[in-house]
Amino acid sequence: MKNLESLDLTQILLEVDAAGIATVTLNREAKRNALDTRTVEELVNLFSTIPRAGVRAVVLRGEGAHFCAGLDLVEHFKEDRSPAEFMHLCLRWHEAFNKMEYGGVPIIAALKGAVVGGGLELASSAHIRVADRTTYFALPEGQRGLFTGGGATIRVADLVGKARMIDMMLTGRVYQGEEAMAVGLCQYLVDDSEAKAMEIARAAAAHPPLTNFAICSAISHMQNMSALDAAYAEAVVAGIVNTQPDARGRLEAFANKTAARVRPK
Ligand code: 1HE
Repeated sequence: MKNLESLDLTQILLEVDAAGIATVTLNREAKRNALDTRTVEELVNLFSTIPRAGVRAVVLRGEGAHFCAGLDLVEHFKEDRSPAEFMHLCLRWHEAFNKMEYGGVPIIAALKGAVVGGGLELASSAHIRVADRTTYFALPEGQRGLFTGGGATIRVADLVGKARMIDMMLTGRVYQGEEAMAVGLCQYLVDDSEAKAMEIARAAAAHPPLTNFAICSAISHMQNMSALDAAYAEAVVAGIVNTQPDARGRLEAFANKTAARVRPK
């Protein structure tokens, strides 16, 4: 697929199927998919390229039993970084995660095992989180003597609220199962998170790309605006999206009574 072949990926596996669904796999199973410097750079490059490569949706997964163990603590220990070096590293995490959240291509995180620390920051940059029965969420930064640096103060706090995030960091509280669903850490709890994530990705990929672009970019941008400016931006985006040629056939089908109706299960 355009532009993707030229990426130099060693920590991440990338597969794109005929429908344009990309499966992005963190491929450091022996290190529980901990995020080292190289992996973060690969995420920056990959998610900078994906929106212009014709990918229609992404399933993000980890190899092995755990989604992601967060910051590579061993690398961090060995590097013995200065404050400025770690600040710049965090800015690269933000670069990667902002590319994901604001890139306009639906990203569905298929979660299992540990989704902890920076792993939760990564998962919270996806647009939908699907957990299985093994999945557990935590922010163990406190017990490691660290602080979040990959956007948790924004995205995890958005998902669960400030009070729960502070509790997670001060107490090491672990959320899983129905409780994780109830507090908003995941939107689906299923037996097979990868199969469900793929099903969601396929359904989303059936929408016009411009519509998904608005859903997976404009909403996040609008959250950063005043209500007045967000309403204005929403009108501008809707002006473009809701008059796109790709929508005409769908509107015609509804008008002709051939389109599916919205029904409860
Ligand atoms: C690692 C990492 C890692 C595993 N960095 N190498 N994150 C954490 O505090 C979570 C740390 N990890 C764990 O608590 C556990 O490893 C797991 C619960 C994820 C998995 O447990 P387990 O028993 O399956 O594996 P393990 O025996 O602990 O680890 C297997 C290997 O993975 C081992 O390496 P080996 O060479 O000795 O075999 C571990 O060292 C390695 N490994 N996790 C490096 N995180 C931008 S700021 C973000 C701040 C944070 O993310 S703080 C939270 C960090």
